[in-house]
Amino acid sequence: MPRRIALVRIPASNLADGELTHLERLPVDQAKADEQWDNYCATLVAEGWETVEVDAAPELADSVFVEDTVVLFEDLAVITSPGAASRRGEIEGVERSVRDLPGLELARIEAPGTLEGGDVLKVGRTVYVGASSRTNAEGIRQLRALLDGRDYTVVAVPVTRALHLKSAVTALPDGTVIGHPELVDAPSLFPRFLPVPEREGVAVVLVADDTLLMSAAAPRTAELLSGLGYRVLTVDISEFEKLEGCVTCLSVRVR
Ligand code: CIR
Repeated sequence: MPRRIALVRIPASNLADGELTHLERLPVDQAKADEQWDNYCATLVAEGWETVEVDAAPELADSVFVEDTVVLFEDLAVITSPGAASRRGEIEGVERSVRDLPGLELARIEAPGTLEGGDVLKVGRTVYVGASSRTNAEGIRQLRALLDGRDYTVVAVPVTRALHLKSAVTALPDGTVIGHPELVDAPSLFPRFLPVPEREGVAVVLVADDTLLMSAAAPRTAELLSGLGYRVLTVDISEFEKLEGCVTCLSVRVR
């Protein structure tokens, strides 16, 4: 049985001060965020995932969005180089946790390269990387070099309408890329693209081959995906959505 570990990081005490790029700041209810995070983790556990907590970083407001700090390509863990200066301190704790996981080779994106995990979408052997306000050309170049010889094709795609590539699109188990048209710069770059009706509906975590985890804020998208035959689980992540987070960025799945 392949391992199914989800790296997670408890919300910081100053979560409400997290970075905002496309949204206006709204009051964040810290207690509610903690409860939503507990429920997110419990949902993964109920689906057979073991959660491994990265050491808490109470002063790093965005540290709960652990996906941005490390990207897995089978046995290769790439520690990223966040484009947001306020997020660079997150790397250290994440690297420690990743080192403790057996069987992983570690690599790093180095300055002046920047890359955040939210910009990396794997679809089969294709790795789409968002050229966004957080991920620069040098970061993409370094990732391509790290994956050289590993049978991946790295495709850079523009991201100007959302924070990260995965704030605009994610992929279904069959490789169909789903996204909200208003957020996607160039849907035609994806061989199969399915528009979804809600912004909060673009992010799905593949919990199992037939099971998707998504935000409770996108009921019409949930219905659309159920209609395609998927089992759809929903979680309320409203407090993280106020900070431009989504279901994918709250964990890193290590398979
Ligand atoms: C940030 O701006 O960095 C955080 N407030 C949100 C990060 C969300 N991460 C993601 O979508 N992968």
